Amino acid sequence: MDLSALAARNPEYWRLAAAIRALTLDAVAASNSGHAGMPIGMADVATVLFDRHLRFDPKAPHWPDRDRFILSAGHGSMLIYSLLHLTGYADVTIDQIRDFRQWGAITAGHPEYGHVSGVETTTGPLGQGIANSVGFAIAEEHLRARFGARAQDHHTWVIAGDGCLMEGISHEAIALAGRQRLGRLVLLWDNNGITIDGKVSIADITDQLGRFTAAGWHVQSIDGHDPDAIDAAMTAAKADPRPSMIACRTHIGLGHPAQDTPKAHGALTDPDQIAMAKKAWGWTSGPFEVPADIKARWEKMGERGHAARQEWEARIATLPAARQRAFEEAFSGTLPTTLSTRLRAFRRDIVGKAPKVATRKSSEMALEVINKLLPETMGGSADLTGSNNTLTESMGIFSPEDRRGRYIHYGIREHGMAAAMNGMALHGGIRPYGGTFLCFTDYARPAMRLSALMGVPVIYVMTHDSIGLGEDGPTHQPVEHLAMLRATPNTLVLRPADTVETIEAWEIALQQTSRPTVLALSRQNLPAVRLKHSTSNLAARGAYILAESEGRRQVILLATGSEVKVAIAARDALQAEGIGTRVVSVPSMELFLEQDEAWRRRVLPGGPVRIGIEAGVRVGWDRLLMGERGREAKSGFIGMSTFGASAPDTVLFEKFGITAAHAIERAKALLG
Ligand SMILES: Cc1ncc(C[n+]2csc(CCOP(=O)(O)OP(=O)(O)O)c2C)c(N)n1
Ligand SMILES: [Mg+2]
Repeated sequence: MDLSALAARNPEYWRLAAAIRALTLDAVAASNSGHAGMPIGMADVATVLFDRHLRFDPKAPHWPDRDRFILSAGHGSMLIYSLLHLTGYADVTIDQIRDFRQWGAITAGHPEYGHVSGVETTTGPLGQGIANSVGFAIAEEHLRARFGARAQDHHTWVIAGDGCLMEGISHEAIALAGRQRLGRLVLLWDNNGITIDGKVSIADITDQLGRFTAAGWHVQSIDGHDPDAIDAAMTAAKADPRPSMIACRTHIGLGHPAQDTPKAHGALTDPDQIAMAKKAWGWTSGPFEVPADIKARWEKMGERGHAARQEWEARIATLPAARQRAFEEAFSGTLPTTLSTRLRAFRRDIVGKAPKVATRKSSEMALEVINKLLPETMGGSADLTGSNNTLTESMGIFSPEDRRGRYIHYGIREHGMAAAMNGMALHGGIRPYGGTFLCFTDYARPAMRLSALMGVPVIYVMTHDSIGLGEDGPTHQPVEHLAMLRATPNTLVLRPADTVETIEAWEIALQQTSRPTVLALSRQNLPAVRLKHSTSNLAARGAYILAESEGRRQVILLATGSEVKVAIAARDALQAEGIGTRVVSVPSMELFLEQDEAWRRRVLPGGPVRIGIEAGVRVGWDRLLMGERGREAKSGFIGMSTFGASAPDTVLFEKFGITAAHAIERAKALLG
């Protein structure tokens, strides 16, 4: 294949890009897996981006004012690994490139946050990176407004493929970015017209430029192998006040015999064809070898960023000392020392008042305290603000006119909201929380899973957490969601029973540094169950004795959230009949299972019969009910095994048998 005309456009860049292409082919061949076509096709765009536009410093990968570079098309991971290796990120050695996709290597199949220093977010599930980038850009805008351009003044660049643009989440993200006029966001579309099954046109004839324009974006279309055109488009993108999309017409697998075919998407491992491709690029070095002059030229790009970082350090040092301190605190993620004290005082105050309110309302009460003390929180809701109770006084609404606003109207975009929150948390300087109905976890779930996989402390405020929401019916009533969330590794689920537990739950959520938290909150009012003040946060133990048995302990009732009151009513009746009954409140199974054995045994001693009560499915309960060895106690469960129904909540609890009477009956049956 004769690519000399392309090479002649900018011979230096051509050689720089060839280094990406060659490393990609070598790594994919060595691992006998991976995706070669995309990095090969986008190498020219990436070269111009890194040499002329991206602010980055390989010596300080976490510098707060770096540009963020996100590879939404995560299957093209060798693109980012090549770039990081070539520019001199210390962790991405040539051995790591050789070990691409192998056990123990940081160069995982898809780029994973926390493995490689220059990887800003985990991508691979297509479309996530685009929506993360919207969160990164929101965070930058807000922090620039809060701390000034001396502290925050950077761009977010995202590379997305045809697949990213086809995924539904892209629509949510693009619309949100357009509405919010995120002018520092630039999306580079790898417009190669190919996906796995064939040409894009077999499944999609969308006018993408028209789609982005309609959402309020600035759009351009260029030859993605023309360095001058790429550079000019990036310059224009930065100058435009709208978010920018650059459609980069590229050839997947450029120069390889599989060019422009779906075969180029995947692992190109045939040695003869690899040799042909390298010849077409004019690449004569051996596998994993990069000529010293080319490596040096790539490293020079990093030096430009190094200088930019030093300028930034000098600039930020001119800020007033208090603002510098606040900036550092925001990025460190530490909580003000006053927060725990204030929340404890608030709990003490509430215990005396014993309010009968929904836990979603309790959550709002907690947030009124938290948002005043913690300027890093940015809240929001997917169009359910009045239901999720997520907006507190004087937060201000984030908008192009008010970047200091701390509340985001995400619109009816649960998935986009969750992914944007991931981006905000990953950016640093922000503690995002956002709300929707617990049932619509389903709509946010792919991004929630990534919060957990990446270990970012996003807080999900999920209200209307059971059949207790009543008349809206089974479409809105979560049944299996708690089980699914608890089954997700590294996800903390908290279902508080009253206002005191809700305040505790919020404190726990804010203390998390490496996992997301889901707060499951009721729509319906709940009586206070914690009637005595405790200086320590009891919910932090996951489960604790709420009411002790009198006389010989024969029954332990375990319940969460709105069902704790059912357990208390059952206990009162059983005690009246002389059956000693303990009530254990279980705000969080994960936290309980993390406690030492002494605590777990104290709360759940072997012997008494155990009955779990939760308006959800039983899945996940057995470890608590039957004990860790599976036969510690006779047990039963009262909950849901079907979808709910549309009726008033009191009727539903009765009809589905989630009642004290049912619990008493089961306890007696088990006691025999
Ligand atoms: C949500 C999701 N669905 C499916 C996949 C599997 N997958 C990986 S790449 C790809 C095709 C992507 O096409 P495109 O973005 O055009 O990439 P190209 O072939 O141009 O490299 C698919 C379906 C995925 N990674 N994520
Ligand atoms: Mg494609």
